[in-house]
Amino acid sequence: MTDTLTLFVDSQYASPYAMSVFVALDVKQIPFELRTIDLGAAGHLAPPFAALSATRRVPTLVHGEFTLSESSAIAEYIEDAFPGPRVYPADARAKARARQVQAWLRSDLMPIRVERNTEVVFYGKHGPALSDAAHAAAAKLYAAVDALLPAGQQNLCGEWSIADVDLALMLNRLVMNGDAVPARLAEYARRQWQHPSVQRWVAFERPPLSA
Ligand SMILES: N[C@@H](CCC(=O)N[C@@H](CS)C(=O)NCC(=O)O)C(=O)O
Repeated sequence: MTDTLTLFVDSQYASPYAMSVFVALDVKQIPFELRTIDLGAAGHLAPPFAALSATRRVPTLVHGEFTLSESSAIAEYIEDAFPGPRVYPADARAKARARQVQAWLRSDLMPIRVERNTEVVFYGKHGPALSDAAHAAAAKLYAAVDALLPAGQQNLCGEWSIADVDLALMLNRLVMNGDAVPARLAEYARRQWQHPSVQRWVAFERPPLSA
């Protein structure tokens, strides 16, 4: 395919969903233009982005005439439409597992997402002690990862996949805040964070947080 590719992300580079798509494109070594939308200034609700993105959310990918949002749908499209290193496992069950974890992280664990938002991860902010609801969500997260990541295994699905990036982000909300995370899971999150494509996202210069 020769159509140009543009990825719209938030101007703070703090969206975990935008990061996931950025990493997928970077791993595939696909040239693309990165454009930022200032969500704080409602840039996603104004033209030209609002006219482009049906759901008015980042990340949004534009590939020629085709526009797509929802990060895991974009990652799957990238995998299917482009050659290069895989971002999902080839094995059907391993791939389904990666998709399961991505869908779960996007639909559950809300107290962690609220009380440990990504400013913890990308701006070094720290939050107050977790509420009971967030403690319960963290316990659920740890139990799930403990069950899904066999001891001694480096990646969720055996080989690296984009689900590792999403899972490491969720764990790092807690790890980077200094919350008590089981050592094996904290070590997994720290190791996954060193992935070169993740580090390229982390290194983006961010505007200061508004007061
Ligand atoms: N499920 C979506 C979530 C995307 C999302 O929540 N994007 C936020 C930024 S992190 C956004 O665009 N917020 C503006 C809005 O929803 O109006 C995905 O995986 O892409």
